[in-house]
Amino acid sequence: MYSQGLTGEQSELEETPEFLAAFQARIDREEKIEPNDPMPAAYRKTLIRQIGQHAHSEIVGMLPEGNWITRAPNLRRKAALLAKVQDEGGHGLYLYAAAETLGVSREQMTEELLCGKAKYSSIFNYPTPTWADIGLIGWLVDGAAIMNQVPLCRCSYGPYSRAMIRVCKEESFHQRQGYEIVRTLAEGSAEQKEMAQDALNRWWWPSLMMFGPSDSDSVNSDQSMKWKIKRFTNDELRQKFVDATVVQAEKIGLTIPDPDLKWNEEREHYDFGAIDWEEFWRVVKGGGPMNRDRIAARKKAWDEGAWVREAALAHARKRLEREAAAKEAAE
Ligand code: BYC
Repeated sequence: MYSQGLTGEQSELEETPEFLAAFQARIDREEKIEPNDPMPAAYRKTLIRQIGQHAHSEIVGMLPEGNWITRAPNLRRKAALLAKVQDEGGHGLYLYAAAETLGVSREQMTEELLCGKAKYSSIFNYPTPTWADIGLIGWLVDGAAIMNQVPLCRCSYGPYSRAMIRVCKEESFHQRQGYEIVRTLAEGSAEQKEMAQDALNRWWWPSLMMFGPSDSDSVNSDQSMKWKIKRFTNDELRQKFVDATVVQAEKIGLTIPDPDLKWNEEREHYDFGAIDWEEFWRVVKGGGPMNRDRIAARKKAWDEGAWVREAALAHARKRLEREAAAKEAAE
């Protein structure tokens, strides 16, 4: 979608108060910032961090579901799951390409993921032991992703906001296919219903953690909101997700595993119980049940793909040499 040749990192840019004020004024006028526009180094850095993390999440996110492609219960389920996992791969690629327009290479981003410097979403560090987990990922994880990503379609950085439009359309199909899997199980035999409830019990709290730390601990939110990278805070999006999901659970007769969940007439929102932030930070820092496996799988894929990258570069080099020789011969 974008090539690195488009990027315009300006190392010489002097960030005077006038420049910073003019940049903020563009943001406030809802103008999109494009790759070759002058931008503060911190704006560029924030976007590289967030888009990079987002891209890694899409690619690592293929692993828990990919685990079930060969074992999906029938052809229709297999075809839908295969398409969904491929979509996630596509999202990762658009996002790496969007990050590349900011002057970072995909190699750099991947190396940072593999050495533990770059994060990816905590949610993908949980296992998928049953078929119901695949339904739950679609329903809750893609549901949470939509809540977070629809506002990103209005992000101030043009390439990121445009990538998000297509991503959101696909996520919405993913959410519905997941909900349909869970609904089918919930309406099936007692064992099937129990399997769906068990998966909901395991995925509910990690899904709420996807939105990030509470606003009081979110170090990046204030500045990202001013730059209109983020349009809602972590807690605002988490609340929207809870409000939307409770009714969906009720409709299929499943119980959200939170005894403190209650409609609050005054606030016109659901109150919900305390999130275990210790678990969140433990998982983010590498101590979740599947962190090691996820990074090992990414490292294996990156190492095994080295020859493809080398072959593509060698081909590009040879083509350039051939073109240069042909041009010289013609002169
Ligand atoms: N997991 O200051 P905060 C998908 C980090 S993929 C891990 O609030 P920010 C899908 C955060 O990075 C969905 N780390 O940060 C794919 C920061 O650390 P650094 C992925 C987390 O950036 C396949 C620190 O905590 N979606 O949909 O303002 C199958 C403090 O946080 C998490 C995106 O990536 C977490 N959950 O806000 C199915 C969306 N939360 O970087 C589905 C784009 C926070 O300062 N990203 N951290 O070292 C965002 O919207 C924002 O980056 C976040 C965090 C809301 C996630």
